[in-house]
Amino acid sequence: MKAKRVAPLVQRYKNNPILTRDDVPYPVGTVHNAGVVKHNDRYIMLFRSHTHNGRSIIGKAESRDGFSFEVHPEPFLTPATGGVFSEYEAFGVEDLRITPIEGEYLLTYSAYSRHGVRIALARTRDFESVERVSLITQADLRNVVIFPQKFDGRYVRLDRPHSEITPWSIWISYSPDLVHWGDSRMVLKPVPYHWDEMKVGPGAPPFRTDAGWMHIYHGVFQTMAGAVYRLGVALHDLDDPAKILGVSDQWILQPEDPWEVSGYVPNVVFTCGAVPEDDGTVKIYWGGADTVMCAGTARIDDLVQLCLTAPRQPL
Ligand code: BMA
Repeated sequence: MKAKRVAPLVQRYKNNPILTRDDVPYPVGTVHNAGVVKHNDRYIMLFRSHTHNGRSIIGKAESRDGFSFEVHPEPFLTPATGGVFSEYEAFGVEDLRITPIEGEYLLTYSAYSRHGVRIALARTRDFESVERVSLITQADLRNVVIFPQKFDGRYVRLDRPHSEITPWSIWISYSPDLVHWGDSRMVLKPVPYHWDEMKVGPGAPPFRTDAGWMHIYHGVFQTMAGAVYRLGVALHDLDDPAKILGVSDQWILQPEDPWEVSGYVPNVVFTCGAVPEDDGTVKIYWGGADTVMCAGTARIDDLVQLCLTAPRQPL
């Protein structure tokens, strides 16, 4: 008798990949690692592309159904040409996340330069004009995701500093004004000989569920053939996001489709955005092999249950 196949937690969209460089009306080598949000009745996707000099820019695409996207004729964000940002964005802008909060959208992205990588914060209300606010980290800190709500009057973010002493882990920090951040502490660490043994990092900005804040993050395992990037889930307390209620022992998504297994960087699924829907599902968006954009759907309750019923230690 043939074994019954267990339904995957994340149902891949049938027409993946949903966006490739062939859909972009200006010359790029890749389309990946996009932040996505629902704005009015449209899905807005801000995606990363390598240009033909190897440095990255951010493009914009729009969709009515969250799967079929049309790319705007011009890039959305390219390295700044004046002021302090230009010095720190000279090598490109990457991996943008979008947080809806208090009627506007906060954009956090990696800024690369000869000084290293740091995170810049910008804001928009309409995805037409963008205002750069501040460079909010020093070098060697990436993957900043801001919660879509303030806690006791403060903004809260998850991020991932680099370290030589301990595997790269997820930290939490607080800010009264989005510019000055502190009270930092570590909340989630890799587990030895586990799918996320090498490093973990924030993925999509957390979204609210009845049971807690759902955070989809990435974890990396080093194999003889290179690193494998997968996605996992952690549930943070609704009132105190520094408290993790449960983090799933198992991954929710790993590279399997041909465009995830091979491409510019093989064996990578990497998320910067997820959109919760009113019907209890969440659309998850991920870059496949740093080359194309993919999408899938999961039941939010399944992800919550995975965190609560089959957890591992956060630290
Ligand atoms: C990480 C980042 C991501 C990328 C991933 C896999 O370190 O650079 O932008 O998707 O590696 O290459």
